[in-house]
Amino acid sequence: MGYIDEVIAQVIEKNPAQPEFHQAVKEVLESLRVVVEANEEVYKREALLERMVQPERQFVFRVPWVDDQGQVQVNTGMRVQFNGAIGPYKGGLRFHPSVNLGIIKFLGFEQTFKNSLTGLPMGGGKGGADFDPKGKSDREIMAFCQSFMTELSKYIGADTDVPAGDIGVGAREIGYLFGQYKRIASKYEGVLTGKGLSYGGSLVRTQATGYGLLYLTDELLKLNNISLAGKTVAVSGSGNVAIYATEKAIELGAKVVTASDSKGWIYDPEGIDLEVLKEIKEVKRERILEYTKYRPNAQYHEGKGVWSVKVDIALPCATQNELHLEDAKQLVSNGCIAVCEGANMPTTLEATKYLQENKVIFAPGKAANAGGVATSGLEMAQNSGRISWTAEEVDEKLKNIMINITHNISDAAERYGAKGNYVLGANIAGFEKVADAMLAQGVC
Ligand code: NDP
Ligand code: 2IT
Repeated sequence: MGYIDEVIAQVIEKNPAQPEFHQAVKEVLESLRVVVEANEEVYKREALLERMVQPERQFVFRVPWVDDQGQVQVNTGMRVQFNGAIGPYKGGLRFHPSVNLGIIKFLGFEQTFKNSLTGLPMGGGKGGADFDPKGKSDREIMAFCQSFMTELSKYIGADTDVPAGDIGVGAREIGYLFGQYKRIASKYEGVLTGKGLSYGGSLVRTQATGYGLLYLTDELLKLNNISLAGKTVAVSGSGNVAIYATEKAIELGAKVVTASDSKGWIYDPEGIDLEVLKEIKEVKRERILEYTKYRPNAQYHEGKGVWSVKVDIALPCATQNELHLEDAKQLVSNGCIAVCEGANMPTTLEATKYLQENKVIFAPGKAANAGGVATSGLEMAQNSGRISWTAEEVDEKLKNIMINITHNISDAAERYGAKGNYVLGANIAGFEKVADAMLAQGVC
């Protein structure tokens, strides 16, 4: 058994019942074969891969809170500080009933390479809780966030570990979390990103993941001599990433025809009405079903189905493993030319392989959705400097970062004889900097 296979086997053995973590490790390590084989002696002696697949530390804690009926509820909170070789741990918090340690570890592992790709000094971390924000009152959300932060505050800090949002954690939650941190730590510091503009947030952070996804998609298409303008696009999800991906796709001249949530999906052949989508999801926090009330020509379907629509480009922006082999086959038979991941690991390993074999341009999440954390890095820089940049300045920096990532992943793929394999390119480009820093810092 080669070194990589040994490490994968160990990860599976030592982390039972964490399939998403196994999947993320396999995806990364298998595409690093060329690099690892060229440096096998050093990497093995230094146990580089064994260290890379093990979080530096992880915290799991009780989160008790009182609901509106006076009933005490208990959730499980966690924070995984995965890799701090190139900067303070950085990564989002996810509040969703499906959260468990395996999910947070997969996200923290991915985050390490994603953050490296941004070119900014940020290590990898992730956290969250199995709390379901759906249907909760504002007071309940605040009570939960305050209890969660009471524990989390012991482990984080502006130069230590800087959380942000992810599924179920947006501006409202970040506000409550920040307020509680400030009370406990007696410090006004940039300990979270995605903050409101009145208390240290950065312009464009809300839009950044979706916008960044489109900047990368546009540049990747250009590298392949294809224009984004005039293309039809399927977007899944209707949260932060999906909404601003839709906004930028429209701005760049494409037509987005789908949106979804965990209950169902809509097809609007005339193109998604962005204002309606924002009203339903950002203001009223309703189900996507409501869309047809505003747009009677749109169709609503229960369950999954976004990938059955005939489109040129697919942008999965909801959650992990939402695009399966059958979906990939459907997209290919409908003539889809590109799949770029707004979500983290939305495409299964089998589906990714099928898309690549069928010459679909495929951009993995760690590159394609890096605009969110990159702009978090810009928020940290503004907080440290006690300054704020204009929207144009932040957007310009974000765009440059995404264009650089596009070229870096493309060049890395080419360098290793795998032109057009952006999975391999992203993993290698992300890995190289982290590996170099870890080796330089000795055994730690
Ligand atoms: P939001 O909570 O704003 O939106 C999530 C969307 O995905 C909602 O439409 C939600 O539907 C849907 N969804 C979530 N879980 C499931 C599920 N299990 N099955 C079906 N649909 C689901 O989250 P974000 O938009 O912030 O995050 C979306 C993805 O992007 C995640 O993978 C996240 O990790 C990734 N990401 C986010 C970044 C950010 O800056 N926010 C940065 C980089 C990546 P419903 O409301 O019905 O649950
Ligand atoms: O997955 C991600 O990159 C995020 N949820 C954003 C993390 C961040 O720190 O901005």
